[in-house]
Amino acid sequence: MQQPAAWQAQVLGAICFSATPCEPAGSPPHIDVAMPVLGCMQATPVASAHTAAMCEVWLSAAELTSDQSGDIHYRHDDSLLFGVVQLDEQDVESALASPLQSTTERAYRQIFALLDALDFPFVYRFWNYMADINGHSDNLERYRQFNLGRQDAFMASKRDVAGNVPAACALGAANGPLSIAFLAGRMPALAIENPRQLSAYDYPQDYGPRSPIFSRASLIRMDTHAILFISGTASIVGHATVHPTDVQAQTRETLANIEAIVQAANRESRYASITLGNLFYRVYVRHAADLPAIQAVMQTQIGASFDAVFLQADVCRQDLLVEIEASASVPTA
Ligand code: 3EB
Repeated sequence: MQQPAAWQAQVLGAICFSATPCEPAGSPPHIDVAMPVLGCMQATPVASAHTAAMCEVWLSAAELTSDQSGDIHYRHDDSLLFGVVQLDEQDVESALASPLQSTTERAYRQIFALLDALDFPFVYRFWNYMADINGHSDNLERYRQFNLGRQDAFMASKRDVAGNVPAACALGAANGPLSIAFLAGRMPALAIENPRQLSAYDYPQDYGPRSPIFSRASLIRMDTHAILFISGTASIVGHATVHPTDVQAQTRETLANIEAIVQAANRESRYASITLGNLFYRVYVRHAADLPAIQAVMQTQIGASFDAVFLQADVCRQDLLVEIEASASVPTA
């Protein structure tokens, strides 16, 4: 928000993480997520305590249109639309569903209706953040309530609930409203799955009455480059959590999953230029004290030089201690 107006005019949207979100309203569209920044790594580790906030910012070189529709704020150019919704759970009433479930369904229904109306039918990536993700009410974990509302909205909006679905993440923030950001376009993306993992939309009911709807990654081919979004990835093999009490083993397993997704993406893309070393990582750490142990494993497996931001967050299964998502942009020429 301190950047010059000319720069802000080219911002499609942003996702901002800090311990104490200040929530400046309005444009560019953005969500403020209550997650303390634990540190970041580039070729050499840089500041931790001094880094108050980290933002993912999407820029466009084209002319942008901004607007608001219902609870959604969005901006788009001719090919990409970035939108955000932040909804307080108590603002959505339903006799049939928990507040989080009904709030989730309302947010997703609005998103799909807007994208249909504006003719940006293909969602590439959803970012989902909610407070108390591992909390329970009505005998159901809140993440599972979220999954109920999300799947109901996908079905009500006539969206695929398997196969060709967006990449995503779903994490627990310290507080704040249900916050969803999304990036959509007019060209289909390619959904990529991980042969080491059961597709999340096929998870058995042990993980909740409705499966999470997301792909392991999405690959978007554009004129000059392709973007790969690797969804939040954890220490899950098949559908089961492995190494439930060992954060370093979880980190190794998570990177093995990411490696498998990267291999699948390179097979699909024909550019074959994505490596663990040229991804941008966001690492969600359940216990801040685990940060050095996680960073050590990443340096061993990726190499000394990589880009990563580390945030303190709750992960959507109680036994998961770390979750890693990543993205890459590779030339298509
Ligand atoms: C997993 O693999 C870990 O519900 O949107 C990762 C990415 C996870 C996205 C979501 C959940 C989601 O199941 C959790």
